[in-house]
Amino acid sequence: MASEGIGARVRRKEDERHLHGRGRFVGDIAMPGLQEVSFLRSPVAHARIRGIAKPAQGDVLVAADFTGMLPIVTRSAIPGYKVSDYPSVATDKARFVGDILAVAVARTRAEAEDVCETIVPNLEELPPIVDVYRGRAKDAALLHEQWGDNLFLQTSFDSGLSDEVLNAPIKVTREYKTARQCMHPMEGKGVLAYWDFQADQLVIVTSTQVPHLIRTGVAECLQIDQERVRIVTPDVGGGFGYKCLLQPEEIILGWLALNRKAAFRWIEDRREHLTAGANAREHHYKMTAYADARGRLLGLDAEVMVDTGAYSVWPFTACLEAAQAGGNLPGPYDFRGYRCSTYSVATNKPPFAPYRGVARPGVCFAMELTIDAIARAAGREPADVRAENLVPASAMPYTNVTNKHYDSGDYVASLRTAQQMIALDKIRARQKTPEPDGTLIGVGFATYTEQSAHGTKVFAAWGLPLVPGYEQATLKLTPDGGLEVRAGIVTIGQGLETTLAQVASEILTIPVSRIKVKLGDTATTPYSTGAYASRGIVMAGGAVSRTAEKLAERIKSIAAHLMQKRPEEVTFKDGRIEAGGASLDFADIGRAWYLRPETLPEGVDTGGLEVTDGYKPMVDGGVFSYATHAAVVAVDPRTGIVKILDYVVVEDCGRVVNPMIVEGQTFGGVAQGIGTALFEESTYDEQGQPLASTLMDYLLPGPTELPSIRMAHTETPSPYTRHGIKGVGEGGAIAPGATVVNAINDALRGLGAEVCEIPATPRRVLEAITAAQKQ
Ligand code: MCN
Ligand code: SMO
Repeated sequence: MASEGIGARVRRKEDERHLHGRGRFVGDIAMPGLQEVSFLRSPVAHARIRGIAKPAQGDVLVAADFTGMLPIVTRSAIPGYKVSDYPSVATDKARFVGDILAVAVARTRAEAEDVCETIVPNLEELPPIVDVYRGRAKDAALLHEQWGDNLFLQTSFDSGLSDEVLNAPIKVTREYKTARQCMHPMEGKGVLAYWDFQADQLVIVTSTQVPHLIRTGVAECLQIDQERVRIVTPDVGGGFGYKCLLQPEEIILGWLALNRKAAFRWIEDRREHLTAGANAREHHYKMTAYADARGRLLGLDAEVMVDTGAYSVWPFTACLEAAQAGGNLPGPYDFRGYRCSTYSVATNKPPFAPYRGVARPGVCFAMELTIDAIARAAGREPADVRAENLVPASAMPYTNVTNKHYDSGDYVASLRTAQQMIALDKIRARQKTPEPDGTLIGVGFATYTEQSAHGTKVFAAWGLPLVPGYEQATLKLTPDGGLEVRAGIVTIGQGLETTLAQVASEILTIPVSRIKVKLGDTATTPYSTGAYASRGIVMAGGAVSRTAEKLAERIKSIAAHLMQKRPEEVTFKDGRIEAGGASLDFADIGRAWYLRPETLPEGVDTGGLEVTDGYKPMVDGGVFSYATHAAVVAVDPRTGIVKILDYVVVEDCGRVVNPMIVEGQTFGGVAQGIGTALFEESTYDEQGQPLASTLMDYLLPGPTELPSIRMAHTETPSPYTRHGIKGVGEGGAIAPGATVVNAINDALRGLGAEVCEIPATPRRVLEAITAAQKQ
């Protein structure tokens, strides 16, 4: 038994330095001779580059200067997928406002920015594509001329919809839209690259979720051997998907350090993030759902369009979002008739990237609003209709219509618990009397599954060979009885520095304070694909657990000798090693092995006290966490302003490693999701100019916009992972859009109004009310 093992509310190891302002981010690193980089970015959305005039003074590089630098080419094995060459510095064309046209280097960022202002680009403007409908039109201007259209990929899925389904008594047709968003990690992107003469290596210190992948990508684009590239992640101030990509800035800075053998840094500023950084979330749906008279879902016919921006991101491509959307749209529901076409449409906007929840916030919004619309058509309580459609616990494990294998869980119980916590009956009673302040009260629910820890075959099915589903870890018992854990995965704020130590402590009982966790440096950690897809604790935690068991065997064989016992008699308890009444310290083992090897006889395991091993779960399809969110809102029908009065989450991520961290993950995710629901929107004008270029226009929720969130955990261990753990990092962000808007539409029910687009801004709420009044 370990008091700090799995399930313990251990305080986060990393918080000590962060709370004292002693974290070390890319921007904190001092280095002699370090030069700062600034980029001249395209001021227009679509243009042919006629030439770029360098100023008489200043250190400026244009595309032609970057000899040997290949464009980012993101391949996919999916038939019909079109490759976009993404030059880090634009060559013939600029394809979005923010595309890099030239690079300025100076002693300070301010000087570099001044130099940028003196560069004169000669651009011939082309008609921009700024919306997906225009992008798909026959006569549309083309972003990538050789394609013949603007589609990265089109896919379809058809299980067949029988006549019986098509003639069902309830037929609900809707169009939904979710806004384009930026991801806003607290620390923006940052890259520092230098040449290490001693190691004869290009070192790139970068704020990334995926260091080992970045090494592969940089080496490919710079055409050098991977062992000559080292990627280091210092503290990473949030990633949320934004930092799981190979970014042009990483390649450019790498090129500078490689070719000039000096040190260069670029720190993204907020405006750059808002206008030039990768975007997310923009989905357009057309859906028709068929149900029986009681609201039992029989079939779904859907079209999903994703505005994927100008280029495919590496390695996930522009098409991951639509693939996930098509596969996940049926959500936690039990039905068999499903038809879905997806379109990944190229537009003159920044590239589209995965963002916390990847496609699922969009599909959850579309599906959960549809379930409520069905309930209204059936004249029934949405919570009941939802419960009757969810996959029942008795059907677990359950393979759904898109072949997703739901491993375990009780979705109905999760909904019913949320219903009790939010006091549905009381809200329904309250709704019978008008509110004194003239607001309308509504309650909404959303239930979802969170596929986590996807395996190799899932990524392969999405055409992504570079993204295998396993992780590795190295564990080393130090001579004084402490433990080092090294893994290539990254801690980005989600707490792996603590929870990986807890997993090791679960096996070895060494206290977390004696476990040093070192992550994400390609020079010192085994290969990893990184932290994304809520895979960290299942995969890297699994690797730490397996490796800890191997190390335990070695420790036991040495301990057995020292205690004159058999290895089978040796156990660990509270940081000590015991056998038949005798007891040793882990330091005794460290000393014996490293410092007094002459005391150990032949036959004691000579493999040493440093072990590397890997892990992948027993299934490739991922394991499914799930949750129900519920909210109560007050909508002011005069102003359209929505206030969230209450918010509850009932969450199940299998065995919980650290409940405090899981709660923090969920709270943070819900906060981001409420931004999606009510506030955040990257808007563009017809010319493709970003209109939300400061945080005055792009509204992030702050403490005053957020409700206090009440939360309950249930724990259904996965049968397929070590310790029964499932992932949770993205979950909180998936459901708030659906939950809040279902609550808004519940409030507006008496007016016959419905909001089908997020963010549900006051303007959209008022438009919905006006539209209903006109009918
Ligand atoms: N955890 C746990 N018990 C479980 C499941 C998870 O204690 N049963 C803990 C883990 O130990 C870990 C955290 O919860 O500390 C998240 O774990 P996991 O779900 O495995 O997610 P990853 O480690 O793979 O992290 C990535 C995930 C993703 S994909 C996004 S996006 C996201 C997220 O995590 N970005 C984040 N959470 C974030 N949190 C912060 N603060 N910053 C980000 O950028
Ligand atoms: S969007 Mo998370 O990095 O999968």
